[in-house]
This record gives sequence, C-alpha cells and structure tokens, in this order.
Amino acid sequence: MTDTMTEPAQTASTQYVPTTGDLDLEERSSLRRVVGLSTELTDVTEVEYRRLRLERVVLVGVWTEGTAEQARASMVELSRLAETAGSEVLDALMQRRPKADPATYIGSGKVDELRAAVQAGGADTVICDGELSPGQLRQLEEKLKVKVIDRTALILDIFAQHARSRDGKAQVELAQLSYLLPRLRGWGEALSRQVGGRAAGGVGIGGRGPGETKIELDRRRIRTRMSKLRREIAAMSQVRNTQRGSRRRNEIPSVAIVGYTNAGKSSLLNALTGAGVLVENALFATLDPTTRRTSTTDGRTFTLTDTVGFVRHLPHQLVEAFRSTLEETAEADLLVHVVDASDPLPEDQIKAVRQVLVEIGEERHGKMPQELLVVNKTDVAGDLQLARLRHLLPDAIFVSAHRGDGITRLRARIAELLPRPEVDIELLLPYVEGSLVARVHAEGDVLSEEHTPDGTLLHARVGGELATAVLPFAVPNCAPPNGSGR
Ligand SMILES: Nc1nc2c(ncn2[C@@H]2O[C@H](COP(=O)(O)OP(=O)(O)OP(=O)(O)O)[C@@H](O)[C@H]2O)c(=O)[nH]1
Ligand SMILES: [Mg+2]
Repeated sequence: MTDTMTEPAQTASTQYVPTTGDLDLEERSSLRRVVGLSTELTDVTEVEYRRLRLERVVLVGVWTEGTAEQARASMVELSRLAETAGSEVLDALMQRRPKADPATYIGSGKVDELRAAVQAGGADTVICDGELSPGQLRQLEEKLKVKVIDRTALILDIFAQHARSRDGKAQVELAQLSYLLPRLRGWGEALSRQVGGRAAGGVGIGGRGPGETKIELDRRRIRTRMSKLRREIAAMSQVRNTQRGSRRRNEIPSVAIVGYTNAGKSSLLNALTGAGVLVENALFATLDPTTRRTSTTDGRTFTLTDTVGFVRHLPHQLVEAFRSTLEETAEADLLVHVVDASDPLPEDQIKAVRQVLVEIGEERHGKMPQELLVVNKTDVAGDLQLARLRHLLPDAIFVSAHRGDGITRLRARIAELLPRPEVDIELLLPYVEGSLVARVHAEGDVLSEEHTPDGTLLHARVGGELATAVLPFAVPNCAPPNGSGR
C-alpha cells in the first residue's frame, strides 16, 4: 500500500477531510480517514467467497504515540485481522489524541462522526484498535447502535476460527472465557438494564437483583469451565512433555521457528523439510505446532517446529492460555526468528516478537535459547529495503522461502549453531552392529569414518547416552568418553 494517511479521502461518504502537517489543533480534534483500507470487491471471482462473510465493519483507532507510519501500520494490520475474521472493511478512521477517552475511547464529540460513517456504509460492527474497558464498549455500543468489539476480541475470534486440535481449541476457549469474565455485565443491553445503569461499574444501588444472581451464576459456570480447561490443557501438555522428553533423551537438538504472523514461518518449514504444512496469506493460519525431523548436511538429526505467530498487542489472555505451547518453544536449542522483508516496518515486528519471547522467558527466569534472525520474502522486498535491513541486521540470513534463495546458507548456519554432542569418542564397531553405526550418524557428529577388516572405525562426537551405549566398542588408548569439552 503506497497511499498515506494524509491523502485526501476518496470515498463519497466522507466528511472528514484530513489535513497535512503534524498535530495542529484542527487535526487533533478531527477523525482522519485511513485511506485504502476498504476491502470492497475488486474482483468478481471473490464474490462467492465474500458471500460467506457476515460483517460489514468500520475500524476506528486512537493514535496516541509513535509516528504516523506506525499508527497507519497498526490500522492496516487491524484491517487485515478483520478480513481474516471474515469481515468486509468499509471504512477506517483514526483520531490523534494524547490518550484514549476513558468513557468512549475516541473523543465523545467524535462519536457522532463515527456514527455517520457507520450509517453511511451500512456497517453492523465497529472494531476498535485496542483493548477497551467493558464500560467503553458498552457506552460506544449505546451511542453507535451497532456491535462494538476491540482488537483483543477480534484476535480471539480468529484464533477460535482457526483452532483445529483439541489442545488448540481448549487454549482458545480458555482465553475467550478469561476475556469474557470481567465483561459479562457490559454485554447485551437487556442484561445491563436488569442490573441498573451502573452495571459495568461494580456493585451499587440496583446492583443486586435477579439480574445479579443470573450473572453470578454465569460467572460461576465460566469459572468452573475455565478450571476444567486448565486441567485438560495441563494434561495434554504433559503428554507432549513426555514426547519431548524422549527426544531429549535421544539428544536430538530442537529448533523452533518463531516470528510475526504471516512472516512465512510455515513456508520456511516447508522449504527446509518439504513438510507440506498449510501456508496461507492470512493472519494466524497456524495455531497448532508442527514438528518435523530433518538433518544437517553433515548428517546430524534435529527437529524443526513451526508454531503460532505473534502480533503487536497479542492479547495477554492468549499468551496465558498458550503458555504451555509457547514455553515449549522457549525450550528449543535454537530459535529461528523469521522476519517479513516486505513489511514496511519489519523492526516493529521484530520488537513485538521479542516482547512476547521476553514475557515467556521471564517465567523461565530469563533463560532464552539463542536466536537466529532470518529475513524472508527477499523476492518481493525492494532493493532499498533489503539494503537497509542488511545494514540493520548484519547477522541475519536473507532468504526467499518461495524461491529457495538462501536456504542452503540457512541450513549451514543452523548446523553451526546447533549444540554439538559433547563426548569425543573413537569406536570400532563390528559390521553386525550396523544399527549403532546408523545411530551415531543420526545423533552424533561423525568426524571420520573408515571401513576396516574388523568393522567400522568411527571418530565421532556423541551425546552422553549414546556414548554409554557404544562404550563397549570404544577403541582403547583413546581419550575416555568423559565429556572432553565442545
Ligand atoms: N513472495 C513471497 N511470499 C512468501 C514467502 N514466504 C511466504 N510467503 C507468503 O506469505 C504468506 C504467509 O506465509 P506462511 O508461511 O503461511 O506464514 P506464517 O508465518 O506461517 O503465517 P501464520 O501461520 O499465519 O502466522 C503466504 O501467502 C505465503 O505464500 C516468500 O519467500 N516470498
Ligand atoms: Mg504458519
């Protein structure tokens, strides 16, 4: 998208003509249209697909900090999220303010303008770019007379649509319930009438009635369901722990692919392993981790895991619910952090991803695996952008998962960074022990191999457990397998 926020509005319904320049009074108090975010049909072949779409939405954001470009990027992303959730974006408006209005998110005077935009396009939903309080949502809903949701609810909705596995579904439901719990009173007009005007504010006059009892009952039900989900998630993560434990015992190093949503993580897994996992130009296409085994060019086996992507302001309910999945990521030996070179602000994406990683890492006392930055989609990024990124990220590997450029270099770099097995050993394995030879090849790092009349003579570095298994075949006079350093 090349148009900027300050371009004149193009739609006929507009009454907000944005001004140029920064923050003059008029601008501060106006709603600006974010041009180019409408997702109206441009291609008839889309008709069939769009028929399924339920909502016609207007987006609204409050720009409180950062540059105009960042504010716009956030709105562009919100529109992509809305589309991913199946909505048609009619319009996008943004207000520059020092902070969101505590009552109505955008300035209360601007709500009328927003309502006009809603009515002009026949929208049925307004999506706010942030996490709103239950009171803000309710007040806006009352004024706009259409459903109002926030970014958090939108992301939760996408996750709910995309979750496939039992584990993923349970995690999403838990996140949704924890989002819903404090908002129970704010939702549904009938409900708030029952408990009086101050419903969202807590108990007070009129706060105890039949409605209250009903809400308490609902709350209790939700809490019970949440504990059940937590138990289920814990049990499922136990199973995965066991599987992972067995990989650990076999000392197979693990690599986790992390990165912003839509950066090309799944494509990279496919490029590296031919896995054939789902690749989609949609946010949060992947929710369930996929693990594939592959090997380095020198024959060491390792696992690669593709997992859920991150996004700016990833709802903390989701981070909480996906904690077990995310923690597994944090236990990898190496993180391959994929960055989309075609994004206008890849630095912000890197920052957002690292923030989530830090959040997970804090639970683990700050111990994070080493990170290898991989800049993807070099085939579509501009030369200037690539030059800038090469300068900014001198240690990154530049690849195109689509074209295969840089993949060999990436493999080599992964091989370098993978932990090496720690025991240096020389073995003479009789030919009947072919399976042990194969294991040394798969799990260890073979330094030399020679076929002698008595068997295979191997010089290798292997993990502790394998070293014990092959100890009877250790060649005498060679250093004892006691972990002679790396
Ligand atoms: N041009 C180009 N497009 C790419 C490349 N790699 C991935 N893509 C596209 O980017 C989009 C997202 O790719 P995915 O591999 O699904 O990305 P992801 O990071 O797994 O996304 P989520 O699972 O949704 O978080 C798809 O439309 C891919 O075809 C690349 O090297 N070049
Ligand atoms: Mg994916």
